[in-house]
Amino acid sequence: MAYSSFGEFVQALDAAGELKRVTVPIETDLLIAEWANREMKSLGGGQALLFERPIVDGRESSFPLAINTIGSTRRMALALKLENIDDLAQEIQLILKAKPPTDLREGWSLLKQGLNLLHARPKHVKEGACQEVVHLLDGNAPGEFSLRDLPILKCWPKDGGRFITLPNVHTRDPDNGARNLGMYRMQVYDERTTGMHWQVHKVGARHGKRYYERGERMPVAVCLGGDPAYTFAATAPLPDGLDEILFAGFIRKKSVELVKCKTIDLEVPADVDFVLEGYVQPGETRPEGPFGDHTGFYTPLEDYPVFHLTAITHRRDPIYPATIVGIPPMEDFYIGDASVRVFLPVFKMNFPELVDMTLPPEGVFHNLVFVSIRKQYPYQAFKIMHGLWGMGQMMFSKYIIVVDEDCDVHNTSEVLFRLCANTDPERDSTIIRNPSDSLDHAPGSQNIGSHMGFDATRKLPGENYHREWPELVKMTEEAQRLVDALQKKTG
Ligand SMILES: Cc1cc2nc3c(=O)[nH]c(=O)nc-3n(C[C@H](O)[C@H](O)[C@H](O)COP(=O)(O)O)c2cc1C
Ligand SMILES: [Mn+2]
Repeated sequence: MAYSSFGEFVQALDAAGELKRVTVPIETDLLIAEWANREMKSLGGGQALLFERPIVDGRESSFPLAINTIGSTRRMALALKLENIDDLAQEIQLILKAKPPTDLREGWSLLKQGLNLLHARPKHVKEGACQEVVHLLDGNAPGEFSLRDLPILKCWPKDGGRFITLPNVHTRDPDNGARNLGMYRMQVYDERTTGMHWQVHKVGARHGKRYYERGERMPVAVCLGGDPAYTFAATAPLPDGLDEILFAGFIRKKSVELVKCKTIDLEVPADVDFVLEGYVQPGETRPEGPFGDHTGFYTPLEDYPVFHLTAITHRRDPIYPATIVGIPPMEDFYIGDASVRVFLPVFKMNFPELVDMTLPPEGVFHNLVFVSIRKQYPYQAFKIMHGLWGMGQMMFSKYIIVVDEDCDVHNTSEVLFRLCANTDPERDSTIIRNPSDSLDHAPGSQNIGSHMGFDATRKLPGENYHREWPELVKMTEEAQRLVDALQKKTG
């Protein structure tokens, strides 16, 4: 069953031996980030950290800060209350199997119907723990409660300021009222103003554009903490229109309870730790950044919308959730990896030849994709590349390497061996044009670029290979068994 607060999840991490408590006072300016980076870089993602006494501008915050809480395969599974992330993939596969969809659009809409049937639909409640304490910010005097009271991190030395790094941003489509939940970082400008870094391809930005066109103020609610299933849902690459709240209800096997905000016309999960209520004003932008990003580089200053806070509400005993990004591997790798695993059945449904897929940490999500297929006909590797490049956020994939089904895509060394051994570069590569991730600094212009695919599968007749494909060297099973036994005997 679901977690009723972020604190309850942190306790579960503690009970599982996955939490280190840091009881000494520590600066939120770089020092927590440095500590967390060391932890994230240790074997398998290290442990979660609870900083009980974060210092902001020389003053101890009243709120503890937790970081790296989902930064390992095991903690990600604990966050979703699963033995194994693949169990969730299996549940999704069951929904899709009920009536095999014929294309991707139908697949997603079936998934949506399936989620509805599973009582994932949210409930509306009158009160929520997230509003146990209410601070109205409109017109408050200097020194009153504000963003300054939260232990918000400055992550890297050349960052433009402090950033809220795990914000679950709730918006609504002004045309049809559809909800969206996305994770978009927020730079703190002052006590009650932040940036709103939704990139052009994201749903928050699309909602915003419609409000600006209508000349209407856009209500935005930002939630911190609560059940970590919300955070996972906010980052998941769901298609536009598939409600993340519904999806969160499905993964936590419990309807999300929604409560009305105090100062804006939006609803938020009642059990989150903090809610930042406010609005984005049409046409208003401000330089955002620089920020030490998940690319491993600083993203430069760029104009983004501005978020004005009207209220901060919180639990009586909240925990502030944070992460840092930077040179991989970082915590966000495990979030992305879980997404790929969970949605693999949806990909497989559209591409029956697809066996497995992974986005290795070195590629920071979009730069590198390894995919294995059961190849049946010539140029099928190219077909799968083009399919992926046409699919939601997979459009950003800079390099796609396709291998045969007997290659383990989770073993980078094995994939590179196949790439090097099996390709004739001219014949087996293709370069296309597609939208690029806004954060990719390599293309000459932002948001567009070239992407490259490699067919590292063995070549079939008809694929411009005019010799006999050689056989991979492999030991007999009997010899393996015998040596296993001998080695066991000799210790
Ligand atoms: C830690 C973390 C930080 C992120 N920061 C941003 C960000 O600042 N801007 C952005 O557009 N996407 C960011 N993302 C990616 C989006 O959350 C992701 O693309 C999500 O699927 C967007 O949801 P949407 O399709 O509903 O817009 C971040 C992801 C993670 C895990
Ligand atoms: Mn969305």
